[in-house]
Amino acid sequence: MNLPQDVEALLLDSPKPGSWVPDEYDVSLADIMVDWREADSADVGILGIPFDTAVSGRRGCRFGPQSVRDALVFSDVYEPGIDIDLSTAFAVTDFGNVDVLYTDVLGTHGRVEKIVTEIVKLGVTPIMIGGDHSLAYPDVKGLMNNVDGKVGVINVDGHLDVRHSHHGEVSSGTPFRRLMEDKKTPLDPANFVEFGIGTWLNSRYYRDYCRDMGVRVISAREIHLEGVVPKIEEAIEIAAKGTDAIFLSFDIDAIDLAHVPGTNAPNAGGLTSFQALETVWRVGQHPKCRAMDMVEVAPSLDAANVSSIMGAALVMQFMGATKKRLGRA
Ligand SMILES: [Mn+2]
Repeated sequence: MNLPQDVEALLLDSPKPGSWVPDEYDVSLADIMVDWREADSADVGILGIPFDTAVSGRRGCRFGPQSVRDALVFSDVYEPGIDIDLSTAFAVTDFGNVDVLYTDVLGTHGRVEKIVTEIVKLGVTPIMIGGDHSLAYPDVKGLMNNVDGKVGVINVDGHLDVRHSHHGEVSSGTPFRRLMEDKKTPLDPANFVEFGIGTWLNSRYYRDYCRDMGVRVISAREIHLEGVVPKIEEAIEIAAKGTDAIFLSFDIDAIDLAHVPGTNAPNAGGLTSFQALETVWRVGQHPKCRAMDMVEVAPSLDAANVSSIMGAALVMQFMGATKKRLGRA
């Protein structure tokens, strides 16, 4: 595949994940993933964004892309529960990492938007591995730049991420307010869902902002008490209504701290690892779902690598769902 030269210049190679093959019949993602320059085409492509400068609390998710890639080593490309095999009739590529500007949030966002725009233009479904959640803004923009109509967004997150850009400062807590209040191509709040919002992590002020804007906020408690499947179906219906595409943004801190300790702001009472996987499986196979980001895995805060392994599983699940969406499963 080819990208414009000025975009290629913004991409850094990342080490190819190793292949862990305890058995000749096991196939790991590393066995089927091809560097983007060597691929004729691809159905999905991962893009690492090693950037956490916009985190106000505990940093470390700039090392997420590398730790999630390392965790992908242990992923087999077959999942018996959903009976999806990524090793047939499906092409996976790796775009490497964005050459980020560590002291420049908006400069980095500009680079990310440019790259994601071109990847979507190639017809590839991108999976951005963060990095902090400020990146959802350029990630979503990259999809919007390729779509004539509206784009719906499902944000799976412990946090609302609709803070004011305090003193004009953009942070990992501001992406969805920025998207909704964008002057050129605003995200319609009627097509935006906050999914899995956590327990003692969000202020009433921002909850009221969402309500006043008409954003559907689905708390983790509501999901636990009423069931994850009907809540996913409701979220999809909102994101799909009158839109041409859906973006799935997945902040790993939507998942309970027992499953995901390795993140800036762990979440007590969050989603289980299964609920998270099922959410990705169902959203990802919707005909309009065209891109995903998975953010906020911070390996230096982790225990036994489980948060990176969880992040890798979400990436694999989205690939499986994409294969199903494309009618190859
Ligand atoms: Mn977030």
